[in-house]
Amino acid sequence: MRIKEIHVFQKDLRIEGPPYTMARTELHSLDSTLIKLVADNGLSGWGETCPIGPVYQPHHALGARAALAELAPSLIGEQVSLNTLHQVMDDSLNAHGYAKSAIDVAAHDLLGKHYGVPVSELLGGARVESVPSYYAIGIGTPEEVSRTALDKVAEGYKRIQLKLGGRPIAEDIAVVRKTWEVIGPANRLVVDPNRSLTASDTITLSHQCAEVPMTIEQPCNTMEELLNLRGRLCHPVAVDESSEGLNQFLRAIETGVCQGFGLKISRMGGLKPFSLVRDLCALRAMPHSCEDSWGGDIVSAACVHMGATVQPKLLEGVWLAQPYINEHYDPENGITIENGSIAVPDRPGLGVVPDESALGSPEASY
Ligand code: 0XW
Ligand code: MG
Repeated sequence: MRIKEIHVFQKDLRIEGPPYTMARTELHSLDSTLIKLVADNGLSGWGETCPIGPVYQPHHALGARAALAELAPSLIGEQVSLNTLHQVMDDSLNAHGYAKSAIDVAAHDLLGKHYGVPVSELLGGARVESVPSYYAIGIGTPEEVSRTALDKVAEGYKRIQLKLGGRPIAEDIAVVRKTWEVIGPANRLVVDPNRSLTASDTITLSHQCAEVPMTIEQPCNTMEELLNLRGRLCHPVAVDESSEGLNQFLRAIETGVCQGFGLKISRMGGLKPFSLVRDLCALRAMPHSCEDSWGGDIVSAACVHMGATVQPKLLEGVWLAQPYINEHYDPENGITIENGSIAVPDRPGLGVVPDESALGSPEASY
């Protein structure tokens, strides 16, 4: 089976309700890129990449489509083999894993359809029929955030992430304490300042919330700042944004800078490299999430298929953008969260097929 055509679509994902807020960013809509690989046997596979705005990481929507314009011509005519496609991509363009990820996911979708198996089967096999999600609550007052946390726990989420940062640390501490007072001890809490805190403020946050059993995710901007926190906190640390690719992930493992990860499929370059990261986390008993920056049903399906193959005791949840955008590319089999969990599709490939009529014409075709 060889790649015959590649079509690139642009899709705005409007955020329903209030903006999605993090320390450095307030989002009202996200710019997603979907790709369709058409094989010479008539089958099609879908991929997607959707940076969460231009500042969360060194990724942005226009960059993804520019990278795909660089990659696509070299992929036409190639075998749909994951080793071949990743080699051709790496020989055509350095880095840009977040764009390569869309091709990788589409190839998994194609291969699953070709062999009649769900993508989770290609990734080693699903261990479960459903995976737990978690809910991320944006920057807010102690009353607002704790009320939302209570609502989400009532919906069935067992793990809540609080966005912090971009304000005096005392305000963050008040939010953490109030939220834990409301949802603890039966639930789990992660605080995520998205790189915005100083090491000093992180130490203050941890010591003044010592009684709260939480994980602190990516408090500071760089790996060097995180290394400066070793032995100084009362809480485990998870690395998210700093695991920019496999080498930074390995550096985090080898330096002992963290006790877990927030891991995104596109940041690792796709499902194939993410499988390696999953297995290395298992080797070192490192809990991790299985998610992506943002995206619709295609990104969601990729995250759920991968999440189903993670050892359940190590899976910190599959986060989806779905609750914040409330639309589906696939009107019949869109990926949804029910009672805090997500059913793993058992249909061939990703198990979702976008309604192309809702996507408009491709931005580019190769
Ligand atoms: C909560 N997320 C998974 C969603 C946004 O992409 C940010 C990310 C995080 O943990 O930073
Ligand atoms: Mg994070």
